[in-house]
Amino acid sequence: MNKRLFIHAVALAAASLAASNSIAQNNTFKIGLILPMTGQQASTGRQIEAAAKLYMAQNGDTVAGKKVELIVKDDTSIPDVTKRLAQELIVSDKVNVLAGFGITPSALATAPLATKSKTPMVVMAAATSSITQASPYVVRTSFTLAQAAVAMGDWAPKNGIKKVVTLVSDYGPGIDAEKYFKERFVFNGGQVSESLRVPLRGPDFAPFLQKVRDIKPDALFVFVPSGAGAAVMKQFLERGMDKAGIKLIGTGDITDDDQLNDMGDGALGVVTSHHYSTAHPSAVNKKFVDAFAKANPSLRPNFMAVGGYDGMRVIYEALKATKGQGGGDALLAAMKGQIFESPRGPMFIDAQTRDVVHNIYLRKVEKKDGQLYNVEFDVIKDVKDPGKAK
Ligand code: VNL
Repeated sequence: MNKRLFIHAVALAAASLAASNSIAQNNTFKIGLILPMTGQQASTGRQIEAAAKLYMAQNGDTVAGKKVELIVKDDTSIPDVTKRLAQELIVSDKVNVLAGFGITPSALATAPLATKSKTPMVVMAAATSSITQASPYVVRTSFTLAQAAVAMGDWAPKNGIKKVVTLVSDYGPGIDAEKYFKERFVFNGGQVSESLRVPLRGPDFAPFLQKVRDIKPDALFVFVPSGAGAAVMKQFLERGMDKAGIKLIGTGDITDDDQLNDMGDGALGVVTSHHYSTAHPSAVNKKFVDAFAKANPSLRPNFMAVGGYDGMRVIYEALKATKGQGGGDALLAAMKGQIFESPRGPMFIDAQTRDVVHNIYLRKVEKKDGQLYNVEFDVIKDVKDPGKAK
């Protein structure tokens, strides 16, 4: 081949490669799912990945003529890593949607990139109120700590709990939980004697619990992120706090369905407020739990799984509504206002705030068929995030 012909051939090959790439590009719809698959928050990643895959298995991977591709990335729950992965997914993979976000700092680190690239960012786990305000491209399908904590601030004083110590992980969701619980509890006549904060990474609960024992409140209100509840429960029981007459209360993160069965009978009777229980008595949830358990025999779906499952639904429905032709802004618009029945119960995405509106349930740990469950006994309907700037 002479040189000219060779250059010509190379140019042709490059052009046809580019064309086939762009066809592949046009026929695929890419979801960049960034999750903590290893490290301290790995259970959250495992739950959301399993739920997202279940949603796709149930609903197919071709939507509005597009082949849906899920690209899972492990951010190890380090925000700098989340941000770098998001950047790569946007620039190199040209994802249509970003999703996941196990912890608040990861979501906050990514929000400016979503804004800049006009990429919808579906937050499936992180739950600090302010996240939806960090970018107009954020849509949330998890929950907010403010939603759950306010419900406990109403329930506790009506149920003989007058004096409380709060113990929270010292970052966004913990600070929201502490603030919104306390505000409502004090408004209702309760007294918070002490507000303790433990580090997010590698916390040692022992000295804090010792302090609580000495103060001897009616109850200890706890928020720790999903996956950390069992350690708190273990030390709470080992120190005989329950026998000393101190009740354990909190948002449902503490009696996480992922770990609850391993917490033992000491967890029986613990009351929490949350948006999802594996035991939620509805046909939609039963179907979800059964299918999830079948696909993942060693896992029980928790609230993280539901945030992931519903997040996939919001993405699929936006893709359908835009007939596979929508860019970031059109997809975002189609996500706003979606209303549907989730395994958690009825929910919708508030079109103004892009945040989830759903029921918050009061639940008590009970044993059924030899397993521990959060059994719902009361409900506050259609709860909006109380944590939005007024
Ligand atoms: C967050 C909130 C994370 C609640 C959680 O588990 C949780 C967060 C990982 O916003 O960081 O249960």
